[in-house]
Amino acid sequence: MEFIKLNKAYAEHVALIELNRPKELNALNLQLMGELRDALQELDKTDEVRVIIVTGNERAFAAGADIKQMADNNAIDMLMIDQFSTWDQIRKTKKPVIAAVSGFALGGGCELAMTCDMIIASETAKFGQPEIKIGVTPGAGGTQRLTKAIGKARAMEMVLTGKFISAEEALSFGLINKVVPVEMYLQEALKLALEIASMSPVAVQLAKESVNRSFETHLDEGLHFERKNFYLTFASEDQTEGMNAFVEKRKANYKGK
Ligand code: DAK
Repeated sequence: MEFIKLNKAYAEHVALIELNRPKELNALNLQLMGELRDALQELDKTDEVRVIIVTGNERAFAAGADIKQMADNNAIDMLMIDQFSTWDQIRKTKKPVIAAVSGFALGGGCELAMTCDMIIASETAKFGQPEIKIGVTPGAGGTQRLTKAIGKARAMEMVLTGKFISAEEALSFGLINKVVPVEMYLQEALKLALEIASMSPVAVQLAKESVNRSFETHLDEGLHFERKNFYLTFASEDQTEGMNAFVEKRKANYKGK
């Protein structure tokens, strides 16, 4: 892996993926996205890993897709490269993914953070969809996920002007989970990851799937889907363990079975 660093055992049951093109502010070229997809797919299959953190560095989470790589493409080049299949595979990661964001999260970088399940940001984080300034529109979910997260008026302003919002604004708009001082953002993401990793991996996976379904369906269908997953948790040993532990006033020891 050239453009990401993967640590499968960053902490107990927690893996860390670092985007690693610092000179280019982690611009998301095709190779980086392919490596990210491969790492997430591998972690999804690694039993020991229950939660994944994706991060950049203090200056940039990612400043967008690699403009230099895309600049000379025409529409057919873009179609044949089919980046969407890579992004779709990333979106389908079953385990929870937390984005730990500092500095720039722009264009594809903001879309990547929004593709993750939760976002912990440093005070220096800046979120934006500046594609309009280079003559294109967001292409990896920005118009959809941003609008669902922060509402039409704010999303429209960001997408049509390309202006950035601060971490504090992103928090107040409901885009992210928490803002902390820059020296703590990774630590804070780890704290959240460890809390989730202590739950039943079976229930966590099903719950993630059910929450995501709310973006894709109407309420009736979403509720139906949620019910099926709820019943399914009763087929797990973790459900018995979790409920027995509560009754016996002890900490549950989940096995992911
Ligand atoms: N691509 C390529 N290189 C980039 C880059 C990017 N997005 N962002 C920064 N860099 C490079 C700069 O060119 C510079 O390289 P050198 O000139 O040193 O060789 C280096 O990183 C440092 O950047 P700056 O010198 O510009 O640093 P500043 O602090 O002055 O400015 C900045 C930081 C983030 C404000 C500025 O770099 C900037 O405006 N960057 C571009 C931001 C942007 O427009 N992002 C949106 C890109 S379009 C799709 C999926 C996703 C997408 C599309 C399709 N499919 C699935 C089909 C996404 C599209 C986008 O993200």
